[in-house]
Amino acid sequence: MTERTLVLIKPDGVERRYVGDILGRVERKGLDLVALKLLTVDREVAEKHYAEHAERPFFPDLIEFITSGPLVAAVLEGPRSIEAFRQIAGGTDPVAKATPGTIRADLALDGQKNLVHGSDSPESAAREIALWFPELG
Ligand code: RTP
Ligand code: MG
Repeated sequence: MTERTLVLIKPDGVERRYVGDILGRVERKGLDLVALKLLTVDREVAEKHYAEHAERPFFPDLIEFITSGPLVAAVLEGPRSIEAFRQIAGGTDPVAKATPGTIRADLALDGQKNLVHGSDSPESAAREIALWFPELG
């Protein structure tokens, strides 16, 4: 079943010039690009995006990081695209959790500056796509 997912290449990914590498992996996996933009996100959208983590101790730092510079937001489409993107992203902690060959394991070290975000469920994907791409609605 074809579905959509919201992907971010976080500010560390843009700063480290991995946009092409990461989008290349998405294309080689076979996922379709539906929408793509570069922007610096404001605090309000960032806090809504990560609302599920609002009570976590790392939340203020996470918002600081995600608003710190330009990022790439994209909507991907394909069969099981939500799980497929999270598979190529790797686990949250690039060293302890991500499998070799994934974006995070190959290119990151830091548990916060882990290069990418991908929606984790159909409900999150719908909410996040509406938040980042209201023009698609
Ligand atoms: P994401 O939401 O960004 O796709 O990452 P995820 O599902 O793999 O991980 P999640 O638990 O949702 O955490 C969201 C992001 O918060 C940062 N984080 N920092 N300092 C910490 O302990 C910590 N834990 C998480 C990471 O940037 C993580 O991707
Ligand atoms: Mg998450």
